[in-house]
Amino acid sequence: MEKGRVIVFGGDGFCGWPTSLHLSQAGYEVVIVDNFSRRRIETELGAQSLTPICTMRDRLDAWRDVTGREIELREIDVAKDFDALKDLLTAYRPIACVHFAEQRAAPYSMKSARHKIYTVNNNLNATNNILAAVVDVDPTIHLVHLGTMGVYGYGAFGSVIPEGYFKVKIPLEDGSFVDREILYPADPGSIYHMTKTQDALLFQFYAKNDRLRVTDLHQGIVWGTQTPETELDDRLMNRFDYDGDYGTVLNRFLMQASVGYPLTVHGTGGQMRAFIHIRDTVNCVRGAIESPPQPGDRVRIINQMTETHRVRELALIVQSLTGATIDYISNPRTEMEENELRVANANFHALGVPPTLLRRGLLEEVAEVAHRYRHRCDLTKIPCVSYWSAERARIARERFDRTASSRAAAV
Ligand code: NAD
Ligand code: USQ
Repeated sequence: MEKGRVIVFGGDGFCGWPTSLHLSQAGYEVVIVDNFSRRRIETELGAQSLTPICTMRDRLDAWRDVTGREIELREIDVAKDFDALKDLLTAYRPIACVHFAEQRAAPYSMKSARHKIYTVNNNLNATNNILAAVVDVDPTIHLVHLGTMGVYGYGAFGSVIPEGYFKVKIPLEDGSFVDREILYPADPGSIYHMTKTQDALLFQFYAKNDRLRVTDLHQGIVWGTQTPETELDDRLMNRFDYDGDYGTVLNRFLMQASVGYPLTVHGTGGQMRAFIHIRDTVNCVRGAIESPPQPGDRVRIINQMTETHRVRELALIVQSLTGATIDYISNPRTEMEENELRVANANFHALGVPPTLLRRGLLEEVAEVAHRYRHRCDLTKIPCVSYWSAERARIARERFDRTASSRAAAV
């Protein structure tokens, strides 16, 4: 039985593609919207997905062959073409929209002034255009957005990070206090993360002014690659980013191990981050669609993460699994070298998604995918060469020069 129509913005991406398949399999009528900017960025960077991914047409044909289900496709730049976006919502009248359509790599957003400007323009206009179109067409459409744990910073206050809202006592002039819940103070670590903190303000405004129903999923770092649906046929394979801009830490370590490249731990590796497996991402998005907030509710915020890990601990786990060597390299980013991270995720658990925790079998599954396609890896694309500042670049260069001269002296 069809459950209703859902539009997935950014449905060609790493999270959007498996989510679209999962929703289609669950009985939703899915429409994918994408402008294929991620595929163009692959060309710009000269770094392809480690896994071979089909064209969207072939992906959709494969899905029909395997399941008999249709997913529709519309190519629209949602950051630039408001009219097409509004016409689409008018024509399809979805019950929900899922918004993945943003430039999501922190290193890419910090590469140059041009990349900063692109990321801000793309992400903020995409979000505002979708919200404004929903207001014009049908304010009851539920918007589910993929945000990030990085809006909070990573535990700078030492307290547990709540799901979006923070209890404060505001002092009044007469010495009394008023209790309020406000958005947790934003503390972004890159231009990309900064756009997500701005998205949160847009959601807050539209929920208040237009009574829009918005769920913001503050997601941790996604690891893994395949889901039960993408595994049905090789043509449905999900992307696997491994390059210095788009590859995320745990998938990168597993891929590096498979090609014999020393694991690239930034700094001391004391950075603690939140993680979630791609299988839980797709379940969580479906759970969010199926339990929408009501008109007039504040933005519902869910910390979409299952566990936290320190970067160097992940490197040690991958080392014990594969025998890889570890390289502690100069950190290209401006970030806390050591932090503690404790995160509340009761709203996530309330969705009823059984958490997929890091375990040997699943790590091996990713390592196997990496091993199978290791011949597609371009080793020159592994290093992170996007520096957060000129100072970071200088330190990395000096360290590289020192290492090179000590190697030369040893020879
Ligand atoms: P991705 O780059 O693989 O996918 C994003 C998709 O959106 C791409 O297919 C791209 O072509 C499309 N897109 C971008 N701008 C668009 C525009 N203006 N119009 C139409 N389509 C556009 O990224 P992903 O890893 O799938 O991430 C999806 C979302 O989830 C992002 O918003 C990201 O911030 C969030 N997220 C991702 C992770 C992660 O680890 N991958 C973690 C937390 C949050
Ligand atoms: N890191 C390494 N070595 C590497 C790559 C990364 O030590 O080879 C370190 C980074 O310095 C950082 C941590 O690992 O401290 C995480 O980096 P990452 O690239 O895995 O993740 P990040 O840049 O935070 O971004 C990813 C997604 C982004 C999402 C975010 C969720 O690309 O879309 O929003 O994870 S979160 O981290 O919770 O903010």
